[in-house]
Amino acid sequence: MSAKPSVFVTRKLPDAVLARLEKGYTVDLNLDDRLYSSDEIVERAQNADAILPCHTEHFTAELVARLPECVKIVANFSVGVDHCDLNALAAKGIVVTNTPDVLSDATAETAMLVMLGAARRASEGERMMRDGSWKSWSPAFMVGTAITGKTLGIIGMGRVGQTLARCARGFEMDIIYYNRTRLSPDLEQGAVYYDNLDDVLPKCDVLSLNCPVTDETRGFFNEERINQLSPGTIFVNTARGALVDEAALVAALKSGHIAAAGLDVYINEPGGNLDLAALPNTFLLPHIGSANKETRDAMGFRALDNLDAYFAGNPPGDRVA
Ligand code: 8YV
Repeated sequence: MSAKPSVFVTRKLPDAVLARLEKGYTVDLNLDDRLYSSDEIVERAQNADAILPCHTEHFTAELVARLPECVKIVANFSVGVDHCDLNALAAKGIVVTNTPDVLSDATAETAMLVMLGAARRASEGERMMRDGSWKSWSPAFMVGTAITGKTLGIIGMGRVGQTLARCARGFEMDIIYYNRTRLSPDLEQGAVYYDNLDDVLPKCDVLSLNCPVTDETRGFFNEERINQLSPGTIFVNTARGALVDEAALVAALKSGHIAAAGLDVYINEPGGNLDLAALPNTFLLPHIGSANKETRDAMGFRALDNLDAYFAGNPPGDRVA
C-alpha cells in the first residue's frame, strides 16, 4: 500500500469532493465520466485499496469474485445499494458503505415535482408551449387533478418517505403509509400506519414508492397490486424502477385505472421506457432525484467521511455490509 490509500473513483465527482479526496488519497479518476465495463472496473481495481462507485456500476457476484484482494472497501456515492451484491462483497471481506440522509430533501423535492407534474398534466402543457400547438383556451382545457387535501400513500417510510410526508403536509395531504415497522409517534407526525399493503393501496389518491429494492420488493408493484388501487390514483416513483412491472403500469395508464404517473426511475437506465414516454399522462425525469449541487457535494463528502473513518481504523458511519 502507498503512503496514502488509493481510491478508484468510477465517475466524475463534484470539484469540491475531488479537491478533498486528492488531499488524503492517491486517486484514479474518470474525468471523461465514461461508463466503465466490468472488465475495466476489474482492471482499474488492481491497485486500489478502495472503490468509490455510483449506482451505475453493478457489483454483481461475478464482478466481485474478480476483484483483487487489495480492495478493502466500496464506498458508494449513493444511498441505494441494489447495484451491489452485498452478500458477495461481505463474503469477500469487503466493507460497503452508502450515503444516507444527505439526499432525502432532494429526492422528496423530486417526488413533489413529479407528483404535481403528473397531477397537473405538466408534460402535455410543456410540450404544447414548445411545439407551438397551444391554439385555444377554455374552462375545459388541460384540466388535471388537485393534490391539496388528498390522501398520499407512502410505501417505505424511511428518511425520504418521512421528508416527502413533511413536504406533502404543506399541501394539506393526509399521509398513510406502509413500512416493515411502525415509526414512533414523533416521526409519524400524524401519518397513519398500516401493516399491510392491501389496506393502503385502495385508500390512496396518490401513491408514492420510497422503499429500496430488495428480494422482497423487486417487481412488487405488479398488475395485481395495481388493481388494488382505486380508479384514478396518481402514481409516483422516485425510488427504483425495479420495484415496478412497467408493462402493467403502461396498461393501467392506458386504461385510465392509474390517472397519471410521475417517474424519475426506470428498469432500464439510462434510456427509460419508450412505452411510458409515448403516453400523455406520464411526467418523466431521467433519474435526477438527487441532482442538485448541494446534494451532490454532500453525497461525495459523506462517501469521503466513510473512507476517512475506514482508513483511520474506525468503523465507517454508513456501513451496510
Ligand atoms: C443517485 C440514487 O444519483 O443515491 C441513490 O440511491 O438513486 C441517486 O439519487 C445515484 O445513486 C448516484 O450514484
